[in-house]
Amino acid sequence: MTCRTGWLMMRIDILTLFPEMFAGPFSSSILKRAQDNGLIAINLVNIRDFSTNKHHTVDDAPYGGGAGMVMAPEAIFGAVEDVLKKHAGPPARVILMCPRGRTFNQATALNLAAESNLVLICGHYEGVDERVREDLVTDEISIGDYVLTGGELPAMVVVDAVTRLQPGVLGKSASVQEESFNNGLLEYPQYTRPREFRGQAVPGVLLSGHHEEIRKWRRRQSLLRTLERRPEMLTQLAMTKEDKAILRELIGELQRLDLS
Ligand code: 4G1
Repeated sequence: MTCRTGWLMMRIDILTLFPEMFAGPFSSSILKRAQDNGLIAINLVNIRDFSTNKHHTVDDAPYGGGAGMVMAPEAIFGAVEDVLKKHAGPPARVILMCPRGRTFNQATALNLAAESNLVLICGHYEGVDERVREDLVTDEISIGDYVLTGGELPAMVVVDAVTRLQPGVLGKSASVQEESFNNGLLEYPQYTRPREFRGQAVPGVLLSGHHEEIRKWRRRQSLLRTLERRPEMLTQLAMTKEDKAILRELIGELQRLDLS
């Protein structure tokens, strides 16, 4: 769909048992503005509306026994087929939010941001009937390794990360931030006024006006933080000669620390 500002609008259908959970996050800040400006359209679908039985249940006991309940296939198939038939353009990615999925990261967000239609399915209970995965789902995505009560918060994470990548959603200055994530290092420390706060001063170099010194300091801070907290990221980094020199120095300093 093309919106009034000429951008191609991404449509996201979210299939959930708890559509009301999305009200807060989607009616605030940038996600609200993106919808108001016609840059994304979010359609919440209550899976229970597609239940095929008289008590409108959507779960059942697992075949083979065991604790808990499983989301039954009928209502999920009904809901997905209903949204797919309303789509125009290329077939939608049908994404199951699921702890077994591939871990979501910025590369996934960039990949999904290029689609015109996404369908996100939020699981509940102990999970969903395997036939949903086999016949409907194109991607399974997890936001990380911990136990949650449902796929709703993960779906919100995906929507947030994908929405801010849509053209027109962020101003120019913020899109530069993207490059800083893509450069594969953790961010350097940021300060604003006041110069001194509760006895803690802003590093002098940032007040110096020496742009080259500031750039070097920030690079060094990024490399130090990455070395300390996420050393595995450095194996993926395309290092410059300057980076290598800074890292040799940092590793030297760390080795001279007395860790006994
Ligand atoms: C086994 C976490 C189960 C959880 C192992 C990240 C977690 C969806 C996600 C669970 C969920 C681990 C996610 C677990 C999620 C059905 C209802 C599955 C909620 C459910 C580590 C419960 N990213 N979890 N099971 O949390 O949906 O997307």
